[in-house]
Amino acid sequence: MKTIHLRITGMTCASCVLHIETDIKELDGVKEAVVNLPLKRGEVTFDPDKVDEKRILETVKKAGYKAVVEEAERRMHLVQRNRRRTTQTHARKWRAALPGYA
Ligand code: 9UX
Repeated sequence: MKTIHLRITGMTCASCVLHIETDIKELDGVKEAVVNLPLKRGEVTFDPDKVDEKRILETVKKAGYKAVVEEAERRMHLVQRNRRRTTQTHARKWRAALPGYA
């Protein structure tokens, strides 16, 4: 069994949660699916021999919502933070190189 965490967007009411949970649980190999509306998160436990992350994400998308596996999103944030840091460093260097400018 494997558990993945999803970030889901587009849910606006409690029935959305139910839609997603029900659709995911209909997949063969899914043991449990729990979706939390205010946290915009979901947790899915499944048998990796029978079903995979891709199928689960497709199912959420087909139901009309957007979903990403949490790890992937976290990685993206790290990339963005890195980029921001690089920009700040550049700005600092420019300011140091141009006395009187800032
Ligand atoms: Mo609620 Mo969700 O009325 O797709 S079921 S908005």
